[in-house]
Amino acid sequence: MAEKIVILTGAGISAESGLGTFRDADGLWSQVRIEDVATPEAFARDPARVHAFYNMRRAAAAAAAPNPAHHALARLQRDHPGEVVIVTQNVDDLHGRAGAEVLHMHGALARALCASCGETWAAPPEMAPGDPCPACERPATRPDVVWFGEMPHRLDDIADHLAACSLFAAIGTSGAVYPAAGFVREARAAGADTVELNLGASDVSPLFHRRLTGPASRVVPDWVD
Ligand code: BV8
Repeated sequence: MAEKIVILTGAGISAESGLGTFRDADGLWSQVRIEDVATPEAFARDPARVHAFYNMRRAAAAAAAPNPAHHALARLQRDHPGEVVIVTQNVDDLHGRAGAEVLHMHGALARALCASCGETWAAPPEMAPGDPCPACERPATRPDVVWFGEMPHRLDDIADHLAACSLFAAIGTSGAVYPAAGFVREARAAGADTVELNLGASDVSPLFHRRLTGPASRVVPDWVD
């Protein structure tokens, strides 16, 4: 039977590319509060502050480079055409820049969204409140990311992949955010083998059959090769 491998990645896979994680000791959520920068209410209250947060992260992502973990997943996908689905919670573009096809369930820093007409386009390096939408020209542009309380992208497709997978791997994610943190349960219900690759333990580690512990730039290439 052709393998179907579903891989979920989180901020930990980009940590060694120099991008901050969220919940590690020096993580982003220790510097700013989710309620101030990553909810629709925060954007309505202070769009300039939210844009500044994402402008900073967009610049950091542009200055970062994929690390051996990103390249190993792209290699795995290339060597097993049609059998490897990569779903990322990350909004950086490092998987894509490593050559992987990836499903951005929480959106992408590199994209802008019009909250009025739904148009999306390549985001400029700096976004500001009132930037006009290139399609409807209304001043309703925002980062094309999924904030807390908003529906993640492609959940039906992801559910279909999980229901058909024989192997599920979670890489560099704390298992703190749903619905992504629940994917391991869906994979197990489908009878899949499950493996967690992480620097340490996550909130959902007990749900995995196997765990490979260490930095992604080492354990992911070892696992792939
Ligand atoms: C929603 C985009 C309605 C923006 C993000 C149950 C069901 C459904 C929803 C909920 C639920 N319970 C609670 C909720 C609400 C909420 C939620 O989960 N809250 C949490 C805080 C309790 N969820 C939502 O609001 C979601 N939407 O619910 O819609 C709905 C209802 C039902 C069903 C479906 C939908 C929307 C969530 C998306 C929010 N947007 N990001 C942005 O990036 O600014 S989430 C944010 O957290 C990032 O995307 C991030 O990726 C994600 C998860 O964090 P991680 O990636 O895991 O990063 P973290 O820092 O936490 O962990 C890093 C890990 O890496 C650690 O384990 C560490 O050990 C490891 N690591 C570090 N270094 C390395 C390493 N590993 C390897 N190598 C290293 N070198």
